[in-house]
Amino acid sequence: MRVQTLGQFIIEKQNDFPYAKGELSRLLRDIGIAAKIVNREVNKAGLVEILGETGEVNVQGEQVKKLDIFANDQFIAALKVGGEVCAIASEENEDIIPIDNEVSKNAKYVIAMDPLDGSSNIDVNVSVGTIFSIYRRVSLSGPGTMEDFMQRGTEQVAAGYIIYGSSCMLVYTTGKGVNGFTLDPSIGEFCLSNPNIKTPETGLIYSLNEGNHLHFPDGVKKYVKYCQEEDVATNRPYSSRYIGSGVADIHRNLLKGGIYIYPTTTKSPKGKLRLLYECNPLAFIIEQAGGKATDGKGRIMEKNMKELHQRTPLFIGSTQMVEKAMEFMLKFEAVS
Ligand code: P6P
Repeated sequence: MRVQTLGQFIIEKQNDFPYAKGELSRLLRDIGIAAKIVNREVNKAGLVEILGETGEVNVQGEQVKKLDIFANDQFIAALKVGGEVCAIASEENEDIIPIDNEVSKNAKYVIAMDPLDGSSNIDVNVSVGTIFSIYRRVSLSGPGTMEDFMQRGTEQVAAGYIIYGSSCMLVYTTGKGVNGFTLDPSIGEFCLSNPNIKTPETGLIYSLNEGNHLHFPDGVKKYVKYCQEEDVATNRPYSSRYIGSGVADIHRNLLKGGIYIYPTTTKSPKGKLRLLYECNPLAFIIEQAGGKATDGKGRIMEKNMKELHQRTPLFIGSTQMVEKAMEFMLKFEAVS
């Protein structure tokens, strides 16, 4: 099979967008470059003094890992010099990062990212990931503003993730399907490995942190019980798989079929995952692959953005599994 690099693929697909002048192509390439640099450090994490915690706590109240900061810095630096975005929002930064340099003065896009999702796993050699979401700016000129990030997920022009695991993969969509690229370290290029990814209508895997069971909504408790029942006709019981890195769990389910749920819990009464730079981009990808992403009631990508780091419950994966979970949520909805 002809090896097609990310760069070649982006240029080829650019023709899908008649008015594209290459800005989005360059932006996706900038992301690919930063991903290679982060992957190199993630792979070395066990060898050099980049493990462990910085002693700081981020805006989410989570221990900041040195690799979180490294990944954040790499993506911000690549995006600033790339000149294609007028502002960045990051899980690691409380406020947006407006970009006001010469190369970015005509930038058409803004980007939101979780630079290193699941980083609590980095010290134990478990896959982690970067998630990104790209919007066309709505502010008129100059550095981007908060309003550029208050758009619904349906307005995304592109979204993707990089998974730093047994291999480094970049998976993204621009609204015309989902394609996966695997980094070939021997040539330092992301090469097309999973063209036109479609997620199975249903699956045999459910992913959620069952340690929170006591505090789940009744609908989630009932759905988990449904997954665990013996029923040959529907291939139950399903298997429980939960890595603790959403990107890794959701990537596995994307390829094999399955459902990932992070519902409300007492510790996270609005859910834990963030709408802007985790749920919306993952929802865009899963929908483009034929799956579904909701907050248990409504479509993730139609939720209104109210604040930069707002959280939401997330039910994402194979359509039939998400719809079944939603049936239980509706049936056992707490009488408020
Ligand atoms: P818990 C990582 O912090 C993350 O945002 C997701 O990637 C992951 O699935 C989830 O949180 C893990 O959270 O509460 O189960 O440890």
